[in-house]
Amino acid sequence: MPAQVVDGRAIAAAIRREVQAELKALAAGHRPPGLAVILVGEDAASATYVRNKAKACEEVGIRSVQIHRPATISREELLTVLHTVNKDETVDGILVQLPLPPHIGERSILEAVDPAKDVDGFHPANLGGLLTGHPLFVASTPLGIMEVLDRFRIAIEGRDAVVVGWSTIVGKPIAFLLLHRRATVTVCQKWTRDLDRHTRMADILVVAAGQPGLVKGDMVKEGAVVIDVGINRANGRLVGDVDFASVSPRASLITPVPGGVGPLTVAMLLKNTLVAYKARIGLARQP
Ligand code: L34
Repeated sequence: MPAQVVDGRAIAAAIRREVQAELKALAAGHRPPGLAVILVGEDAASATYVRNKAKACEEVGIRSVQIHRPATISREELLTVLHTVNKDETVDGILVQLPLPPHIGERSILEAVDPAKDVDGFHPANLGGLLTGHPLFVASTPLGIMEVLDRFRIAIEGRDAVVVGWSTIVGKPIAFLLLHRRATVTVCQKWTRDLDRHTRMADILVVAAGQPGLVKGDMVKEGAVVIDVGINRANGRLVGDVDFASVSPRASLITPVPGGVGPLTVAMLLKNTLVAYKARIGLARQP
């Protein structure tokens, strides 16, 4: 039987409605939530993603502050921007869109974000929390993946999960989230020998390698749940890391590209911003 195809846009719309409803209920007597979105340079893909985030914020009632700086900005100047938003009482969440120009040094910038406003979950304090099982914030792409698994009631405990790609944005965090849900997790990367030997074991296969069409049908177990996190631009078209045509007849559930994990990344950012906001206005545990 061909796979059920996840409609990421529809799930994202449902999450937006949930966030919007919760914000409406909170609104009386409170300032609106604020999200600072910092974009450096003119990368076209980053501009698209940031625009999608701003639009989603506006739709649900989050005030988004767009801070756009040229690619020539120095590390010190960018750190000054961060100190300003860290101190700003009307800003609940901060995100620095990646990638940054190489001369800036991503790590120094991500470490300068106040962990309590780190809605991307990239600060070492939040990444460390992921290891112990108690992060304030988890990155929105892995959160979006868990949302798919849960909304489709995919059993995780005791199952074999294979993650292809070990980035700090997706691979590593999703591996830990799955571990905490008691999956047996294998993380593969560029140096893995015989990738297919591992992927064929997967009940749940998450592919975040940034390589178009890396996973083909014969690498996937019959009935597997396949999550495609790749977003590659090939000949003006968006394609994932999974070869949809050959994999979807074997999978039980599959996320498409576009319209799968991407829109969920944006929606989960709103959820994280709501969490940060509630903590700051005193409606939840202080971070
Ligand atoms: N700091 N940097 C930071 N946080 C993030 O969470 C991201 N990411 C990744 C890149 N850099 C980041 C994103 O926002 C990837 N990403 C992202 C966000 C949205 C979409 C894709 C990636 C998205 O909306 N994708 C649409 C298609 C958009 C298009 O037409 O290009 C989709 O349907 O997949």
